[in-house]
This record gives sequence, structure tokens and C-alpha cells, in this order.
Amino acid sequence: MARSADDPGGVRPHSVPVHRRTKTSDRFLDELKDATRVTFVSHVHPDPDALGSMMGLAHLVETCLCKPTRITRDGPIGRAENRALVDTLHVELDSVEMLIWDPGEAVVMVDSQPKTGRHSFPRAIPITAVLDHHETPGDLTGVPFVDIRRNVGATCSIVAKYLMEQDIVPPKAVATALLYGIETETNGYPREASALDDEATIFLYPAADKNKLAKIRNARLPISHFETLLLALQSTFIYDRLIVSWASELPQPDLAAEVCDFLIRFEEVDWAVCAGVHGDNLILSARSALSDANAGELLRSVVGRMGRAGGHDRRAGGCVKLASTAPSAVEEVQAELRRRLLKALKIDECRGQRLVPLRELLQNLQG
Ligand SMILES: [Mn+2]
Repeated sequence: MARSADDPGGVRPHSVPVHRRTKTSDRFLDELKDATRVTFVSHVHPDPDALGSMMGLAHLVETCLCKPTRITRDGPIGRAENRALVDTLHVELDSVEMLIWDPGEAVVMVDSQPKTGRHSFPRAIPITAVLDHHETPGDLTGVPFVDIRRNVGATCSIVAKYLMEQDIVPPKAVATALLYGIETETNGYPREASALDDEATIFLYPAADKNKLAKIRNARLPISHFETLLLALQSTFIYDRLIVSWASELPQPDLAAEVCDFLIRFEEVDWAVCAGVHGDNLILSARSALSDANAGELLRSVVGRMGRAGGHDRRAGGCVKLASTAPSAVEEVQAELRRRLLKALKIDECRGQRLVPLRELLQNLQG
């Protein structure tokens, strides 16, 4: 029998599978090849992970398939850093309420899943692909392409992986948005990050604009930000290892998360929750300093049929529609949520202890 040149002779080489492994990004692009245009959608009040993911995938589709793309904004962008990202990187967003859908186009959803109540675009529009990392399950029936990685810190990391697989170094603005998207999703402690998030960060860092990144991180804040923080701290209560801030009016809904990020650093607690009124909704945010906290699941069970909630292991968000925004009606909803929260965390019903004692608050006012 003839021997090939690399036959080790006598020793059987390890069998190596000959079929070429299809990359996930190849399958993603394949699903979009017949579309006239690709439109990217995400959740309401898009955050950096949503914005960066849409920008990264739009660049991938434009480069590999030479197709026109649109990226969208569902509702206003609240947080100052997120608005700074859009302004600084000159991101062009189409308002999802104003879009006219073309039957030949493909819709790709990022950082969210269909029918989770987190979007306002028409439910009848078919979705071709979903890329997400949330624990909150959506209705994926009939979606041809699904890439959901619950162990990954950011959807932007999955998108960066697609770019790596296709050997595409993204332009500065896209790399900056992707990097900031990963940063915002993985900066808590304990870290909710995987090896893929670190790999994506290393890939994106050289291509990103570090000055613009610093400008976004340090976005200037309006006076309403400080007023809200002050009021929130004045109605913050400690129940054993839980701290809850019953913020009153939130000028923008993302402030609930900002209050939580601030409170979870309090050394005497493991859980932080903020609930504040925005329009006719009670916006909820939760954080945990524990590993395996299942915050998304916990908030979902607390909110139950009162509204909707979901998220990650240590971070979660939710929303309860208020029948009335009269203070007594809001207090009633808050009391029910507090009761359920204490029960879920196995904390005995107790009077909350103020973070800032009332006596001090009054003294400061008089001084
Ligand atoms: Mn995300």
C-alpha cells in the first residue's frame, strides 16, 4: 500500500473530522442572504449593550452581504451616558414607532427576546434572528436563527465574536460602542462575565476610540439627576440584608438602576432594590452582591402578575403599571411589593430602618 508523505508509518494518526465546522456567524448571515434590507431592533430604552450590538451586526451585514441596514430606537434613551454614546459616536437611529416595514426585509432582535413585553414594535412583524444573553425567556416560536448565551455577560460579546469569525476589524465608532456595551454589562462585582467577554474586550480595545470612551463614561449630568438621588436616599430603608429605595418621581426610568448600582455598594447589605414612578409605571431595579443570586428570577416571582420583570443573575429590572399615580395608590403597590420581597428573601416582616435617620434629615433642613 502506498504511503503518503506525512504517514507516520505504523502509527495510526488520530482521526481528525474532515467536515468544516460551520461558524455561527455563517449561519446568521445565511439566514439574511435573501433579505432586501436588514433592520435591527432591541428593547425599550436601549442601553449600550443593545446599541453596540445593533451597530456591530449592521456593520457585519453591510460588509459581508452588501445590504442596506437600519438600527432603531424603541422609546427615549434616558441615561446621560447612553445619550452621550449616541451623540459622541454619531449613531443614526430610526424611531421604531415611525418605521414602515417592508415585506422583503429581515428583522433581527438583539439583547432581548420576542414577546417579553419590552418592545413597542408591531408583534405581527416576523423576526428572522434573535441574539441575546438574558435569562428571561421569550417566545422564539418560528424564529429561524436563535443565538442565546445566558452565560455570556453582554450581547456585544456575541456580536464581537461574529466579527472575529469573519475577520472583520470594526471601524472606531462600532468598536467603541461594542466595548462600552461589554463594560457596562460586566462592571459589577461579583463579575457576570465569561471568557468570551474578555476575548471580545481584547479584540475591540485596540480598535476603539479611548478618548470618546472616556467622554461617554463621564457624561455630564443634569440637575434632575442629583435631585432624584437626594430624594431617593431620603426614602431608603434597610431590612436586614436588603436595602430598598422608594424613589418618588424618576425623570428617566434608568435612574432606578443607577440608584441600585449606588446602594448595592453599602457594606451591610446583599440586595438593593429601587422602585420609582415614571409616567404611569412603577419602575423596578434590583441588584445582588451574592453569587448565584438569581436576581432575574427573584424579581419575576415578586412582581408576578402585577407587571413584568427579568434580567440576569445579579441584576434585574421590571415594571408595574399603576392604576393611579395618586400617592396613596403608589404606596399600596409599594407595600405589596415590599411584603413579597421580604417573603422571597426570607426576611421577617419588620419595620425598615432608614438609611439616613429622620432626625438627621430634619436637623439638616433646619441648619
Ligand atoms: Mn445586555
